[in-house]
Amino acid sequence: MLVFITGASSGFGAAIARKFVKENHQVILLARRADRLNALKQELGASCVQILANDVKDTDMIKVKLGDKIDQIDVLVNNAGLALGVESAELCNLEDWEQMIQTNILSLVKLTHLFIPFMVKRQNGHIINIGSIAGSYPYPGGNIYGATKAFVKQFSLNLRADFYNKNIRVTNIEPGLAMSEFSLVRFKGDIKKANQLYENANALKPEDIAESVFWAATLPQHININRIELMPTTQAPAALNVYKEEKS
Ligand code: NDP
Ligand code: 8X3
Repeated sequence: MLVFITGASSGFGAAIARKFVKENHQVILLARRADRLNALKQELGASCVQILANDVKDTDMIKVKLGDKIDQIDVLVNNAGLALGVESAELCNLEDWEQMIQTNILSLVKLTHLFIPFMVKRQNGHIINIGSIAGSYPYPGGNIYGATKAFVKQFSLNLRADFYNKNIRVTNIEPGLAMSEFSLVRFKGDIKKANQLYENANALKPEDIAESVFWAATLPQHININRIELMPTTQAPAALNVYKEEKS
């Protein structure tokens, strides 16, 4: 299979690339950091057929750079994404909200829209989106990030509704707490806060997510996995909070 993976310069994306190559598949990798992609390409060898050092928002450039390969991609892994901040909504800055919407929703939609006609023509393809438990369970500070992942979940399910008779599979993978650069980005470079979050939590590893993606992608063609929700054993859906005012 030829697998196109966005957000492949770290975390889940890099682990997904390693997993597919280990199992003798070919990958095309996209992210903004060229140095990271080059290092990964060196590691993966010829099975990494192309790297695209691009912003995922630039769908036009991605289309140009992929050229004829657009027509040959069997699996699209929409993994590039981010959260910015954990503040309550009234304290959030609008640029952060826009960046999450642009990256997690709009770019994912535009890239998917680019690949759909080719997959439909071939009556073959698998779109694997990386959602999050934040798309199902609200938590304080999850405001826009969680809402972007709720979009990704419903978009995935609605695509399936359109593709059930076209042999195109769609899967939404919804991980919980997982160790990656995600929290460093979310806390805007505050490594202490990021480390604190993972400390003693026995969080999921990027390789765990890669296993789920690979499993869904390599099942027999007649099986579509709609959603996979996975959490570390140390995490569970939170209880509903009740705020009680202190009496003076
Ligand atoms: P990382 O921060 O380690 O990886 C994010 C990847 O996305 C990087 O490769 C980054 O590459 C890429 N990326 C971000 N913005 C852009 C952009 N504008 N253009 C191109 N690439 C971009 O985090 P994870 O591996 O954890 O995150 C991967 C996905 O998993 C995200 O969608 C995230 O929301 C989701 N997720 C993460 C969880 C977690 O706890 N870690 C849990 C559930 C879901 P570069 O900066 O080089 O462009
Ligand atoms: C990342 C998982 O719980 O931090 O999507 O939102 S969580």
